[in-house]
Amino acid sequence: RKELEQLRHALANDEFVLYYQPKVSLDSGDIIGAEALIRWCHPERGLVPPGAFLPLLHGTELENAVDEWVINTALAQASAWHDAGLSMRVSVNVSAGYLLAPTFYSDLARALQCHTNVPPEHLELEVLETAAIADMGQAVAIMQRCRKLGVRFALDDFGTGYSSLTYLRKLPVDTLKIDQSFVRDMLNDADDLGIVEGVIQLATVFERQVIAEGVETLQHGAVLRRLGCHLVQGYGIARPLAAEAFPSWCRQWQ
Ligand code: G
Ligand code: G
Repeated sequence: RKELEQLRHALANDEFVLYYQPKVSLDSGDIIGAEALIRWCHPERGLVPPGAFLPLLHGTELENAVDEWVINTALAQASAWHDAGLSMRVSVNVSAGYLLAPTFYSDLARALQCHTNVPPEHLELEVLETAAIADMGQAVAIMQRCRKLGVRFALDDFGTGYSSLTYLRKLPVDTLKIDQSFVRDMLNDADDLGIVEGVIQLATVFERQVIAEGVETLQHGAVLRRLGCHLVQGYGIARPLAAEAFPSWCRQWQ
């Protein structure tokens, strides 16, 4: 209770911030986008990672309000970058609960209308915890409406308990994100390597893009490329960066 109150206060007081982690093409080296990741800039505790407070929000109204804030803030950032000559796709995490909330579509449409210089195709929604989707038909209908606006979807944490084959088959997503737990250990665990390979092949069969997260070394990149995964995200490229640091990172990466 008390912690929820603090989080409510944090949202009202503008204490949340977004960091941005680059996504790059292994082939060209091009920066293809950035994932927005929330942190709590706590007046006493400093920068609090999402794992320390998001679980408290799970299934509450406040979770929807935070998810909405994240979409608005990431779009405002994309819009500012666009005006500064840095035009790229921005991905945000969306909980299954918010995706299914009655206000989701109108919130999203309004957010896009506030930033007409950002092409809707430049907004990607990474759907989390798809196992929480009770009504698949409803989820599909909402996602299709959003796709008519131009927005793209990715299935996050693909391969873990939260995201399985049924979701891949039914949900209209453009991209699969291979969960970082498989990627991290694939160099010394044959099972994980097999899973990574299998997900890449599944993506090909289903004509989806595939991106690997948790890419920590050059060697990970080389193996992924050989397996047919060309898009990567991870500490080996860059850690999540403060918004102010992002444009200069992009300049030095080129
Ligand atoms: O940045 P970090 O690795 O600490 O994030 C941990 C997890 O928190 C991520 O894997 C993601 O699932 C979740 N997360 C990060 N940012 C957001 C956000 O803005 N909204 C939601 N709903 N989840 C997020
Ligand atoms: O599942 P999702 O895409 O939301 O996960 C992103 C989270 O993973 C972020 O919180 C980010 O800080 C973390 N992360 C990103 N790249 C790496 C990596 O290379 N290694 C590890 N251990 N964590 C990473």
